[in-house]
Amino acid sequence: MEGEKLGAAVAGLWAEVRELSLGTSPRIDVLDTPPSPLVFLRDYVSANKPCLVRGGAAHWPAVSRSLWSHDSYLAAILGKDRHVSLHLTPDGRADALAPLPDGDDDSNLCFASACVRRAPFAAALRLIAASGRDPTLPVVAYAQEQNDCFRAAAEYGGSALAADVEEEVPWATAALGCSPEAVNLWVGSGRSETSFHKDHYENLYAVVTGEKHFLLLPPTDVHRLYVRRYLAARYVSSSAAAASTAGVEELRLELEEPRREVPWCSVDPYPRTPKEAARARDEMPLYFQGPPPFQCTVRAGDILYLPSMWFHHVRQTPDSSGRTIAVNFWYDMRFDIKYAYFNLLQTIEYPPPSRDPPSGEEEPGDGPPVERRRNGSLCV
Ligand SMILES: O=C(O)CCC(=O)C(=O)O
Repeated sequence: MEGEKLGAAVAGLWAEVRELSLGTSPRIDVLDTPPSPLVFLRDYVSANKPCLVRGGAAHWPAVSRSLWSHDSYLAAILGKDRHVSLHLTPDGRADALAPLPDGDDDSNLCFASACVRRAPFAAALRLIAASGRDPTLPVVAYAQEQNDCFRAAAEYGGSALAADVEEEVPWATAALGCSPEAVNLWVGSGRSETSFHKDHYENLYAVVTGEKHFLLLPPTDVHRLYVRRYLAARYVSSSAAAASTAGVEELRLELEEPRREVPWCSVDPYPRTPKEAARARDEMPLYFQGPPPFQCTVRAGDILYLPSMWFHHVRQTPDSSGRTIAVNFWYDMRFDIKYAYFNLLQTIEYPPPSRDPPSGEEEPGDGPPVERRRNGSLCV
């Protein structure tokens, strides 16, 4: 199909999905009480449509008694010997695009992963809050290991923290017919940000303290995120002395060796400078000029249903302790006909590659978008 016809067909798909199912406003359905398993399955999971359940986790002791807003409580319950994984970045953006190390042009980007350190839990809590409050600190700390960390013995598992929340989301477990495959804890600050990506899980995301701000796009909008291949890089500590403990250390970005490429969404919905904003609008018109993403703020005690394969971008507002804490439940998704259609859709190259690639270089082209797996590794 030639470019113009293809463009009209793809934009028609975005519109039709909204008119038939998702709605044309940027709001998602808000439910004031938890849905029955039947309603959840029929109206949301089968329709691959998000919803927010206000107060869905309000009865958890962690929420109703504000237990997790207190450092002394958290530190006491986890014990002083507990070490956890902490993800360190200079700017709060892990698994996100960053200028190539030693590049002379900010527009040449790579895919940057965090420097991961083990730290005593009490120190991790302090560093997360401090790095959120003080923008002059050279690191932002985010506890966000996605390896079933809430239940894993090497992270938070086996502690009395489990008694403060439910083991699973009962109406979701009944609807989906299985227990969660992974339960993760997220402890971040106002400077932590998660870039656009998608996951192969049905996600029930509960906020315990603070607020999370989600931007959501359905899988049918895949072309609007300009998935491109980027060289993989990782933040490492500049100081050998700080290498064994999590502390306030300078980080530098290093390309991974051997080199490898990661397909990742190019869109940053909140460009930092007017120059970046102008460039983004110019280079990614399908995102910036298309239908607005669905927006949703998840407050303490709320549960967001984030359907499998939906692209999401997340920012956060901390509570008075300087932190946002969330627990999410990843349930296995069904690899059904919707998944097969999506795979077909993302093989369609749109917008078509420009006719005049820079001399000697190949056009990067779309790759299948990356999602994160249970062990936190990236897979295509
Ligand atoms: O809370 C965050 O920062 C990101 C959450 C997320 O990406 C997920 O639950 O899949």
